[in-house]
Amino acid sequence: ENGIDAWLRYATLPCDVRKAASVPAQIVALNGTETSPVYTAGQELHKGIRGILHKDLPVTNTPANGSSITIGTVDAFAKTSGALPELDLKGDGFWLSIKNDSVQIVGQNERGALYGTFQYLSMLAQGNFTEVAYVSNPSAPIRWVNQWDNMDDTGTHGSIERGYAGPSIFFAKGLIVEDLTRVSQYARLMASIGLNGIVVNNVNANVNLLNSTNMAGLGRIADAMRPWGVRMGISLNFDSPRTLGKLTTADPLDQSVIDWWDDIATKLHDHVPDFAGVLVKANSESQPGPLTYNRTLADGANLFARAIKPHGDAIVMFRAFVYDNKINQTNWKADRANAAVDFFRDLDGKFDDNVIVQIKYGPIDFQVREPVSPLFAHLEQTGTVIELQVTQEYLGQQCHLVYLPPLWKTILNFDMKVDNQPSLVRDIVSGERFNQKLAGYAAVVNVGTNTSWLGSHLAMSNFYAYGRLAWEPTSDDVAILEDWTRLTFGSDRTIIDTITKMSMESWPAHENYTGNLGIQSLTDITGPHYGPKPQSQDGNGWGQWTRADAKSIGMDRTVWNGTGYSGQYPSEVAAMFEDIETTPDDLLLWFHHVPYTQKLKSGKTVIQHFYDAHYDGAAVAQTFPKQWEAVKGLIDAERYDEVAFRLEYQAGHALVWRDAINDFYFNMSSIKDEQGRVGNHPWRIEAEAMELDGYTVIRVDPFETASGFH
Ligand code: BDP
Repeated sequence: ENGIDAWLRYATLPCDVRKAASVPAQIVALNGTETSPVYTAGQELHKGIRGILHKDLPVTNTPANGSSITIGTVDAFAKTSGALPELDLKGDGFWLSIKNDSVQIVGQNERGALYGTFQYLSMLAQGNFTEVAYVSNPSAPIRWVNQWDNMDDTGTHGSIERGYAGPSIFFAKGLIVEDLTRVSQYARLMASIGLNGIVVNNVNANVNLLNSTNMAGLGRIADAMRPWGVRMGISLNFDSPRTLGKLTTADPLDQSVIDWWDDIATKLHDHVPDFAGVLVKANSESQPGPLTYNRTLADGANLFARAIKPHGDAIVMFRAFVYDNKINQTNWKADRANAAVDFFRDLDGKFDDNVIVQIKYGPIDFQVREPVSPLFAHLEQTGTVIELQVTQEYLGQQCHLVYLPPLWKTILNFDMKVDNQPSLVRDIVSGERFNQKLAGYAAVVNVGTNTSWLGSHLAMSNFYAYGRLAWEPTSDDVAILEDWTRLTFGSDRTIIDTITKMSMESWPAHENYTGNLGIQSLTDITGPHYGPKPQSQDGNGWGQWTRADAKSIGMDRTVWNGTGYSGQYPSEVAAMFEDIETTPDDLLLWFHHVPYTQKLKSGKTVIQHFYDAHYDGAAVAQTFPKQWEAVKGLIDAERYDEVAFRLEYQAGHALVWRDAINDFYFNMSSIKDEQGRVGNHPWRIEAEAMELDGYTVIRVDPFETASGFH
């Protein structure tokens, strides 16, 4: 198996289970139009039941008496199939009723009916034939994917920024690919976990996406995804009126610029009548934006909002990831983490009602641990979307197993206590806390042409879980994982236990060996964000800044003595982070600058904790290849071998991380490891001591990763 069907394999159930199973005799999809999600649902159900149960059920579009699975919207049911119970359905929600030989799948809209169908199929595929009757509604209306695909005109397919599974399935040589099979397969995966929108190109957007050939191509992408209920949007480059339109300005208040965008919006709508919206990264990391013209970010967002407004319900997702990467950090008070609130706090209430602010979960950038972005507490009159990453940019890039839902749930369950009222992040992004109509989730997924979608079979649990959590953020992360495992690899208990144990150990282990106590992923900050390079964190505008020296480490973000960041939280939370005593250890170095000898709540010093945690985390990674051996022979050889290869690599790379970071801080602090391990590797064969024909000794950068430093 090569992973192409992910969790939608519809593997045949064992013979005895199949024999005991009962399903109705036919499928009735109450819409015969091929592009409709209800039609798709009927076809998918037919395919699934054929795979799972070896039954070839007829599919019709006309209501029938007798044993059947009927799929349709509330309206279609009302017209054709008689009375339903009173259903409290919200947008995209569904009712699933399985009773004797009758199954009813009723969507609030067509998309909802498709989601209910996938839910039913997921039960069947897991051998679950219980009778149920319930309503399921999504937590939030916006549940999107972002792809950071580029339109480069070299190579066969476009590259993907921070993508680790091969090049783009959407773009080739600056155009939209001809064969969109993978695109509709991707939409199928999205629909199966309740995701309803996608932005297909990089936030660092290429203006050529808006030329006439590509506009038509966008229409084709939207057509390929529509039967799965997935709506398409795009990222825009703020400077397009100048670079593509040859205007002299991109000033959002200039009439020629307004006209230019109005025209683009009209054309987009012509090609994509159900266009979902635009995503905008402006005035960040050298991208153009309204600030260049002395206009506010709200002026910039509203420019697009007004252009798309006449054409339906499309939205503007304006990213809060606005910061100056040239910020001068020799200024002790400078703090990249302050940027989002500084820029957006006073703009609340100034955005048009079809603008949403998309906020990364933490104030820096997808680190292994960050406090929640305080901006979630400041936008009471503006819809917000939380931005997560399924692609593991800073977290091992799919070469390391890191199951992310525990990280995401830490963020979503955090209570901001706005106005001293309960204010869980998940209730803010559902729209509930501040009564917002538009709110929700976006995740940078970055699938590529690799048949495994993400380059690693195990990494797909993150994609699956993302959809499940966006639908219902209180879902249990282990239960989600078990569903995914059964669907992806089968129901054998050993498989489930093995994958669950490794996955649940993986985030804490990764944090331990890459950067703990809130110091974050000590990776090469100006490069690929992959291997260890702690010294790159300071001395440039991109860094998250450790401010480490011979005696002390950590970023003082207090109000009384530091950058003032902790004061960006509502008062109760601010007070907790302001005080070193009440700051949780796992964020200590995020908020405070302390001596290496500072005692933690565990009684250990900071530096000894560092040493121990790096050893502990790497030791856990060492167990993964061995744990995985338990499933040998229980799953197909192809996926077994591919996963084994990556886990073995991770085990090795965790050692590189451990020694690079520990040696770096030992070298800097000169404080010895109580257990005498750090800087002392008697068992190691030093590379420079080896002799091999045809090889020469080279300088290793960063130097800590070289052996024999001490
Ligand atoms: C960072 C990535 C960079 C993105 C940027 C963004 O390193 O490639 O362009 O975020 O989100 O995480 O805009």
